[in-house]
Amino acid sequence: MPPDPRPYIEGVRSGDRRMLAKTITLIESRLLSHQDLTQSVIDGLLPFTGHAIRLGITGVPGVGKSTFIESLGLHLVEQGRRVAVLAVDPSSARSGGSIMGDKTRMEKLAVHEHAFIRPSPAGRTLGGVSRKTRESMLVCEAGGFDVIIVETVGVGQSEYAVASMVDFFLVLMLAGAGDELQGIKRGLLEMADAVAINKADGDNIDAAERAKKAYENAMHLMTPVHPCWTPPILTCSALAHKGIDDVWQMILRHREMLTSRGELNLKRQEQAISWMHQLLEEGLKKWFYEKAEVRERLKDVSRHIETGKTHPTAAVRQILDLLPQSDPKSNPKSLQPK
Ligand SMILES: Nc1nc2c(ncn2[C@@H]2O[C@H](COP(=O)(O)OP(=O)(O)OP(=O)(O)O)[C@@H](O)[C@H]2O)c(=O)[nH]1
Ligand SMILES: [Mg+2]
Repeated sequence: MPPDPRPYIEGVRSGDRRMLAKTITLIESRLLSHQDLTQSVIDGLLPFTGHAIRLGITGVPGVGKSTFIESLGLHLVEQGRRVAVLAVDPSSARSGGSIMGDKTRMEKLAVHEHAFIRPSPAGRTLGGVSRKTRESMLVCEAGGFDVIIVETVGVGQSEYAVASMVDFFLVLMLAGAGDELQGIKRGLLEMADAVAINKADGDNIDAAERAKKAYENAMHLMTPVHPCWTPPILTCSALAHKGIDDVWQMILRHREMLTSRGELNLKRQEQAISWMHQLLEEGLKKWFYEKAEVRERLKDVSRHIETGKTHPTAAVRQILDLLPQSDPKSNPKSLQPK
């Protein structure tokens, strides 16, 4: 008898937090034996997903992401919303500390009955972490949370993964001393739907205003992600709860703009399709490289390349010749690099 997905599905749907946590733990499990059950649970929950505002937040370590999420989260639960926070942290080295840190930084939100905070454990691959976060997001939506916030630290690739699973991607920045745009990843700004310069408080207010102007100028030089939306630059103080509602109102404006043009669904469809391609690629790679004959031949041709007996193009042909040919008309040569 395969394990029964219904207790999970019904538990999540009824708002049982213990079952919500248990379902996410199931999703995070690496055990092969859990995969079918996980799939059935997600299939069962899928009809109840899609209604939430999906918000991604990134920024360098220490910019104030957790403090900002605590402040925004409390603001939202006070308005009667239900807020789930998921953290993506692909680097095992800092995860332990950051999870502990988040518990203390979001301590008011963490105990609120309408909030749910779930730090992801470090994963082995970014793909793995990102699959778990996507699926956990769906579980939270099915559990009735209407704002899902995904936090990730902006130092690697994880911010690209998060940007591709949310409706709105917010980049937190700090007013730096001197040249504002030095050392900022241009790619990160290009993904942003808005930039909020945090810690605009105390002695830092003027610097934050200067940074805002610098970012505004920089943004005007970039091709916007959306023709109708130039990413706004705001200032805020997560610690002093200043400017938090402005950020939220802007997120709602962006949403209105997308929905009125029918683009929110389109954006999500495109995200789903590109996610499918990513999974397919991962699956194909895994399947291919695990084949004994592929490993064998890879070893051989690598040696031949080292000794100058063959060159990479010919080597690839020899390896791809190992692909099974279910369709006699298909020609594996068409897969080969031109
Ligand atoms: N002055 C001031 N300090 C802030 C503000 N927001 C956060 N901080 C402080 O900055 C430090 C880092 O804040 P966090 O919220 O932990 O930053 P984070 O981006 O989540 O950090 P990581 O999780 O390590 O990447 C803490 O000491 C906060 O109290 C703010 O708006 N103003
Ligand atoms: Mg944090």
